[in-house]
Amino acid sequence: MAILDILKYPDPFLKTKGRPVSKFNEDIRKLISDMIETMYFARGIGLAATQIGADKRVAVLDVPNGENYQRGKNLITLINPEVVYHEGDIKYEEGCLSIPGFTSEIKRFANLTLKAFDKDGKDFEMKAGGLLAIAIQHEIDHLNGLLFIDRLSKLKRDIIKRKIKKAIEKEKRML
Ligand code: GNR
Ligand code: NI
Repeated sequence: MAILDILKYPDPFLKTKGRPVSKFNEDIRKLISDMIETMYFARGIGLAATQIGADKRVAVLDVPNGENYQRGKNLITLINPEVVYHEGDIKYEEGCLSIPGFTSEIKRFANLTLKAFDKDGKDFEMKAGGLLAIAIQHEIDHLNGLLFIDRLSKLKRDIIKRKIKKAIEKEKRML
């Protein structure tokens, strides 16, 4: 197991579209376990392979549902995920481990049906709503090279990009 570095915006690798996984081997299992460890270390509810510099369509999530959060209880690994059905809209204030310190309200589908493969290469289907549905769409966006700021209007995106740039410059001056 290893904790990996999470790439931060504006790292150009975050624009990379992940390639579908075709071999479910030891390398993929190692990638998944490192991603899970990194997600927990960073206190995220999800992590996409793109964020740790791997161009593979792999995401891990552990989204709390309700009160009693137990690490690992809702842990899921999604390989080559595809949304096969969606309905409704939901707005939520999203954050991202690759854009620390910033959030924006983003509109997503409220409910999803998803097809994916698990770490053993077995295909499965699942339904998701609420924060899980939001986080899944956020991770699939990463696998397609998109960040939540790419879903904002140009005006809002330009404003937040400028704020992020300022924050990065300030951080550099502090060193
Ligand atoms: O930890 C995370 N929280 C979060 C909150 C609202 C919407 C999406 C997310 S995902 C984020 C972790 C992350 O950046 N995954 O890519
Ligand atoms: Ni993210």
